[in-house]
Amino acid sequence: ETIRTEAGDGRSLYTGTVPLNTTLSGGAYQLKDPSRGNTYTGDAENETDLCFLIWCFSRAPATLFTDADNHWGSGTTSDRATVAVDAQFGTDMTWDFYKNVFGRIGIAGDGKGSFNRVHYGDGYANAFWDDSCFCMTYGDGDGVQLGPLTSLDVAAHEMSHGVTSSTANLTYSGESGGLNEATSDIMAAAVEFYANNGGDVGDYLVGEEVALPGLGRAALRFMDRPSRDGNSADSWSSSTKNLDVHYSSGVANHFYYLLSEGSGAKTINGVSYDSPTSNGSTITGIGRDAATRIWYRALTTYMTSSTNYQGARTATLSAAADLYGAGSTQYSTVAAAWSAVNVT
Ligand code: ASN
Ligand code: ZN
Repeated sequence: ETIRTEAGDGRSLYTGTVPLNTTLSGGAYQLKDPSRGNTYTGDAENETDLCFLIWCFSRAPATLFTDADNHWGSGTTSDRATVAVDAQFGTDMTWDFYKNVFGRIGIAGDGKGSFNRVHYGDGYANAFWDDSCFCMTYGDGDGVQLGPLTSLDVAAHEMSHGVTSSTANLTYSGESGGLNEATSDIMAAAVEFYANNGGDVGDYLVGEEVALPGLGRAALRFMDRPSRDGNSADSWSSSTKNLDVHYSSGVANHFYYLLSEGSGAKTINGVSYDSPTSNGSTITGIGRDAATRIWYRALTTYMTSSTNYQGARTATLSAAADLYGAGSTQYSTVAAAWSAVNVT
């Protein structure tokens, strides 16, 4: 039987109506995309132990979403398919970004699609990538601080953990853990700008769509000045390694913002930023595209599981030299942006 890719669409929770490629099987459409490695989205049915639902050789899949007319979701949480639309679209954009920008096909670079399970647990306020199932899991949030975790930047953040696992494999603790987390935030911002979609255009905020008033701030993390979240580091110190990895990531997130956009105040897509430097320098950014290419090359060519902040400086300088030359503005700005976050 030949599997055809069917063109459908979905009403998402966070990003308007989006195109979706699906599969027609036995008269029903499946939320499964043959054009992107058969990546699919299923319903975890509010369970956390999913094994019993079907079988349990390793980790049971969720129940694949199906639809009669290939128009998915309502755009509100009143139906279970809406957040599945967000999750599937997030996977689509992340797939397209890595493929079209870096020539990387799939999270592991082998053409294999991952899958998503949504509605995991009850009030679960997180999302995570799991290498062992090659899958993404999304909670619906607690409804007070966080809504469903299915925004595009969260999707791209989590799937980029899979990219890191299959490349530098940065150990998830200490400074390497901060670099692992920052890689996910950096790629999440890059995917959001790449998708440039409807109401969710690109920004240097992480999780602004999922943040509810009860969180008390506009986003989970802020790359222009990471300390805006009350916990993250703006620049490196000898105690950076002792921070939670979601806070030690601030040093590299800040580096990436400075490298892309430069220091000082700036408004991009209607969002205002004000990025300081720790050494009083003024940085002129080299643009997001070059900054992202430098980070990706450093991640996939020079970083290893034990790379620390000093090593990240060296790795990104090597990457900038490869891509733009050791005498380039890009190279000297990498050096200046690291110095501006006290990685000297
Ligand atoms: N959402 C968290 C993160 O990706 C969960 C985790 O895997 N640590 O950082
Ligand atoms: Zn993460």
